[in-house]
Amino acid sequence: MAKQRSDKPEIKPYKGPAGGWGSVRSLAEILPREHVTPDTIRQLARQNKPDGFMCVSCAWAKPADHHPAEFCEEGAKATAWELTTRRTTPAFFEQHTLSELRGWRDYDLEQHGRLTHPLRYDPATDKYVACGWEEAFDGIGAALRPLDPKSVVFYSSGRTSLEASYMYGLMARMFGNQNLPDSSNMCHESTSVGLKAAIGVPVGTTQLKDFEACDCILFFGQNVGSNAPRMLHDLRSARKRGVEIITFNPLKERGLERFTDPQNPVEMATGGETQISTQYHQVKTGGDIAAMLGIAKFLVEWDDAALAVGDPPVLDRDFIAQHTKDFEAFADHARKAEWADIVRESGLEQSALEETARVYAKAKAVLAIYGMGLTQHVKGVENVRVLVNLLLLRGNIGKPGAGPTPVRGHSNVQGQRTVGITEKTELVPVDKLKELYGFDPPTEKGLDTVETCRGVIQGSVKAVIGLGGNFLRAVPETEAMEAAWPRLDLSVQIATKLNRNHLFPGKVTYLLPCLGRIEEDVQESGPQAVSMEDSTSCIHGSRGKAKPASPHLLSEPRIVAEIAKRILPPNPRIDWDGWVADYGRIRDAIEATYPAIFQDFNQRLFTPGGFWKGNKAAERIWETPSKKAEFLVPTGLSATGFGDAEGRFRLMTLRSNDQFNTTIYGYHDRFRGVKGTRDVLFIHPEDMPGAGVVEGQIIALESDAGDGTLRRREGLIVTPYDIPRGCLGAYYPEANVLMPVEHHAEQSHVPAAKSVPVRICA
Ligand SMILES: Nc1nc2c(c(=O)[nH]1)N[C@H]1C(S)=C(S)[C@@H](COP(=O)(O)OP(=O)(O)OC[C@H]3O[C@@H](n4cnc5c(=O)[nH]c(N)nc54)[C@H](O)[C@@H]3O)O[C@H]1N2
Ligand SMILES: Nc1nc2c(c(=O)[nH]1)N[C@H]1C(S)=C(S)[C@@H](COP(=O)(O)OP(=O)(O)OC[C@H]3O[C@@H](n4cnc5c(=O)[nH]c(N)nc54)[C@H](O)[C@@H]3O)O[C@H]1N2
Ligand SMILES: [Mo]
Repeated sequence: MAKQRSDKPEIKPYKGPAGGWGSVRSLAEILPREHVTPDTIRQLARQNKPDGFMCVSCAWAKPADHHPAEFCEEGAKATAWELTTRRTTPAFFEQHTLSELRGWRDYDLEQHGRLTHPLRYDPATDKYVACGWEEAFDGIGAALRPLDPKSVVFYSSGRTSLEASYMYGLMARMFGNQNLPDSSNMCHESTSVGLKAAIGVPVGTTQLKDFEACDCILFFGQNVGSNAPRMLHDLRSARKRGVEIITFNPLKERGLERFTDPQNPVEMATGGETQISTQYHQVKTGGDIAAMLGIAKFLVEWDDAALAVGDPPVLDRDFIAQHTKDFEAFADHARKAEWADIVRESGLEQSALEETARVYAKAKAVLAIYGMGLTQHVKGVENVRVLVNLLLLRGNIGKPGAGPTPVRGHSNVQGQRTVGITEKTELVPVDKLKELYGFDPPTEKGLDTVETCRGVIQGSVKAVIGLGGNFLRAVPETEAMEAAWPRLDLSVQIATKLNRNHLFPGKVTYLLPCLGRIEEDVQESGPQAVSMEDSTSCIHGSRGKAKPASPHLLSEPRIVAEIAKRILPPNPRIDWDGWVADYGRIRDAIEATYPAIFQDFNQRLFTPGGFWKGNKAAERIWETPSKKAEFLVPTGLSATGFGDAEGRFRLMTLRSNDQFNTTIYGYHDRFRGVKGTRDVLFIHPEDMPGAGVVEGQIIALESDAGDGTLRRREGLIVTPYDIPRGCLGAYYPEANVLMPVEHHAEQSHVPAAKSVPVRICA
């Protein structure tokens, strides 16, 4: 039987700040729920500190001079989730078929606890059965060897360490492909493509110290209170210094409004709180290009006027002349843009954009922070490019306190790209790999996430290995993907907890349980450390010390090595076993492959605050074809990629404050006032009559992609909400069933999860 909801849905506005007692109370609920031991509480104190472990939740930077407790509510949830005393053992699988488990909620699957044994799927009984590790590795090898390497995909999710990622990418290339999609393909790939083209680096240019040097922050489409709460400390200090924080977000996200520091006894006792945003603009979803162009239009026209009368320029003319290309084309585009169009497409008044432009024009150093609200659109890359345009206009890249600051998702998603998890040849040191390991790395572009989905649906992908993550649940087109998955010859998932992807077996299927990052990892040479790169390009060591969830778990590097040994011919230049025996040797190999970034890697592993990998754009060296920072003229004003039509809404798929991606911690989205359910449809009250619905009504959504495929999500509760007209909100991953696989960002192929065309069906 599928488990039922225990709580009754309750939806009412939340009045508290982000942080504060709400976050303490939330922890007091979580820790007992996971049945954690006193050791978990001890582990929390080691989080994000030098020689501690790096949080398994978000990728936000970890300061060198840390607080006594360098974790947040979300980090504590993630730690408790991994260190839970609950277990999902072979006895559990004896009792439940996969058909039955497919009726369970994501929450109940993972809440059952950590996986303890390697498992093989038995089609005769429709159950997982315990198997030995040797049997699993031999079975995987036997299934993979006969396959055309081009038909095999090696997915990974951004939590995996630099060490395991490096080995995984190398294994794939030696096997003969670079089919290495990762969660980044669904996330900040629009950044990697957009920033690379504009300023020559695929990552943000800023570091934590820039928060101390800026006097203005532009904040687009990132929900800091839920998804990177530790940044609230940096924002709070910035506000205390008088920094202006200007937010563009369709929703009034609580963390962007006000914050009480749970680690500040005075604030907690007095109910003191810091206002975070000094301006808050509820832009329409997909309306950011229009909004940013409006701001640019003011700046350019003020500059024209200043020049005409001989006043000092508003734009940084010297920077533009020395460092940029195509300024005039963009400036002209801004001059010609019509206010009526800008106002309609952004959903914002001209006066609101003027207010922002006034602050921006005076600011000396501006950070532009952003997240999925910009990247997950058909025009996600253009969103990023126009934001860069705005920065370039006043020289806000490559000086203290200024620059693009994308907020990455998974704790090592940026680092995986650094060490070879990519489908793109130009990001790989092909010659170096050849020199070090004596093979010809493939140069044909590999499959990204969208291409993998197509391949699975069409049948050209025959095997998928998942190093972490929940691919099937995270990707679009849920129904067609779930229907196609069983046609795979091989499905291997390396995981810590049972998730929905594991319930869709291929012809041969293994589920392999691994150690989490917080757990002690002892190999032949003793206890091991691993490493990861944060959102600001700082690389940190991480040492797990908690007792492993089960004596049968293997580490990710060990699992990768064992698979590699089964599918690759012996190579005297790679000692997979030696690497596993001492991860320091994997780091030596990483250093040999990327000497400029990882010089003295082992010696620098535990540098407080991490060691910075460097960034050319931050030094105003532009590694673009023109050797300049490049302006882009956007192709239109809307980022949605589809037109407006009668009855068509733009659906944003959202994270609650009680989930980590597909992991559902609970049914309480505190900041949005939702309790006991995730089946919510946020809608503007004035859109309800036109859609023929009333508050509390249960409705369905259908996708309106016009491609003839019926995609439907039933059972959503109509919830009036402060959201722009024409826009809707619903939770990811349950809403993914509405997303066509072909509805993705141009160039970067990030699924356009923040503006999905849908209709409301009563
Ligand atoms: N606790 C927790 N932490 C997490 C995660 C988690 O699920 N839980 N996930 C991790 C991962 S992998 C990632 S990628 C990040 C995700 O963190 P975010 O980048 O914050 O992603 P989302 O929660 O999807 O929400 C994006 C925000 O964009 C807004 N938005 C939607 N559409 C638009 C638009 O068109 N324009 C603008 N300006 N804003 C828009 C939404 O209202 C929302 O506030 O967080 C990471 N950290
Ligand atoms: N509609 C919609 N879709 C989206 C998004 C959206 O905003 N809207 N966001 C997209 C984004 S930004 C991302 S990053 C993806 C997320 O996609 P994924 O990264 O694939 O998904 P997660 O939910 O993070 O993966 C959770 C699973 O990871 C496994 N796991 C946890 N810890 C470990 C570990 O240490 N090792 C191993 N091997 N496994 C572990 C657990 O079994 C758990 O069930 O989803 C994307 N999909
Ligand atoms: Mo992500």
